[in-house]
Formats: sequence, C-alpha cells, structure tokens
Amino acid sequence: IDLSVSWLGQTMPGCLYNASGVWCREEAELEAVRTSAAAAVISKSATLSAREGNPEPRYHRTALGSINSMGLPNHGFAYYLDYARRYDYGCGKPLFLSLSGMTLDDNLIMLRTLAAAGLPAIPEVNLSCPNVPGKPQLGYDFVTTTEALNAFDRAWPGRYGVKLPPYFDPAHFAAMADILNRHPRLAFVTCINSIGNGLVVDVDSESVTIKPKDGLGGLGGDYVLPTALANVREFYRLLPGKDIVGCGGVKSGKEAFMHILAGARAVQVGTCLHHEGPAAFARIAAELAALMLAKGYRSLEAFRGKLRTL
Ligand code: RRO
Repeated sequence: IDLSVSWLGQTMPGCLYNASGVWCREEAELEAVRTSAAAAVISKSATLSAREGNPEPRYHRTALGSINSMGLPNHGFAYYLDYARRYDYGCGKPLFLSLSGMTLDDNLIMLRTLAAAGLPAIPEVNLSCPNVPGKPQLGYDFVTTTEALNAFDRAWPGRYGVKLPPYFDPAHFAAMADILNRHPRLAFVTCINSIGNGLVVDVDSESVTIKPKDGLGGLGGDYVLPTALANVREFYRLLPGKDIVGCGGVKSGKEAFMHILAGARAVQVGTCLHHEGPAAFARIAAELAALMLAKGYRSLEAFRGKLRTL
C-alpha cells in the first residue's frame, strides 16, 4: 500500500500531519511531529509579537471532542521563522508556517519577511481564528478576505494556502470559491478550522467549561466531522486546480479515508493529536492502509474525490 502524496512539487511520505495549533507551539513539539509518522509539519499560528493567549482554563476535552479558546498563544513570528531556517527540509516532510496576524499589515510583514528569507517553508494564512475577543473571523467577511488575498499576492511570490472557517450554506461556498479562484498562487485551502463559538456546559457544576468569552470556544473532534467533510467536498468541486487539506474529526483511518474520498490531498489531525500525542500518526496511517487493503486500493489517488452520490 502506497500512502505517499505528490503535492506542491514534492512527494510526501504520507498524507497525515498536525492541525495548526496542536503540538506545534514549542520547537520540541514541532520536532516530535517531524520525527513521528507524520508526513509534514505545521507550526502554531504566529502573530508578529509573542502572545500569552487567553486566561485558563482555555481547553476542555469532552466525550465527543474538544472546545478551545486559546487566544493565539505563540512565541511570535521570529521564533517560527528561526525554526524554519534550521528545519531539515531533506527529511522529505514539508514545513508549513501558519500565520495569523492581528492586522492585515502584520500578515504582510510576516509574508515579506518569510519571502526575503528564501526558505522552502510554505505559509498557511489563518483566516479563521475564532477566539480573539472583539476580532471576527476574517473568512466570514468576504470583502475583507478579498482585500487580504489581493495584498498577499503582492507580498508573497510563491505558492501558499489559507485556513478557512467552516461554511454552512451553498451560497457561501460559492461566494468564497469565486474569491479564491482569482488567485492562481493560492495552491491549497485547509478546511476546516474549529466550529467557532460553541458552548459546552457541565451539568454537575452548572457551569461553562472554559474561562474566555464566558465559555464560548471553537469545537473540534466528532462534533465537526460532517461539517468538515461538507467543506472539503464542496471546495474540492469548486476549486479546480487547487488542493484541499482536510481537517476536522480525524481520529482513525476511517475518518482519514472519508476526507480523501471527499477530495482531500492531505489530512490534518487536531483534537485526536491533542489527546493521544504524535503516536496517533502511525496508528491512523496503519488503519488507513488496512482499510485500503480491504477495499483493494493501492494508492490515495485511486479513491481521492471519488465520493459517490445517490
Ligand atoms: O489560538 C486559538 O485560540 C485558536 C486559533 Br488561532 C485557531 O485558528 N483555531 C482555534 O480553534 N483556536
């Protein structure tokens, strides 16, 4: 069974890697992902200056997944750029840098600085952080997203990607796809970020479970799988020539298979990685290979995007 993926001009040893935000804030975590069975590495969304993030508790595990309002805790762009300068690109696992500037100008400064560094690292610009109080998710504002992508094109000369929030209406899929299709160097979209501003309630204490935003936070895990699959499949159909990275609800080979069937080129693991650690990559890859063997598929190309309709 061949789990390798041709993407962005190279061949990755597999299709799985971490979702930005999970196991990627510290260099030791990034290296633990790189040296695991993951096929690529992405860093925690960076802001221009380091941030402590929101007050704790800011992450809560439930039987069905997770809720978080981390609030963009990160070491600042320079830390992740320094990691990118020292990264072992020869390991065959692409390095993605997630960028989530507090302003458009901050994103442009980070993109220009990364461009000037001349590294093979690829930016994934986060248009969908749901957890900074007072800051709406960029991807829900089509005018601001249009302006941002036009500016990214001028600041960054290479291929790049964006991390999208989940959409819930065909009109929004179509409107966003029209915007994204105007940018040929936008090579991939990652669908989806957490479902923003959910509320998990604890019955015993009659309380919210995380402190920021009076308990509102982004949902991950089982809660989001069907929404993630809808976003992957719809953008796969609407964005010819671009790649879709599936993210949402992957905890075994089965969900990874579903994402690829819906059209995903690569698959990120978030909540499950948070709960299980980087050993999750080898387990999920083995389960995916076993499922493919049982179905008679020898490569991911054999079934990517081939989801049947009735
Ligand atoms: O740090 C966070 O609170 C966070 C971010 Br930037 C994001 O994009 N998605 C998320 O669920 N949490």
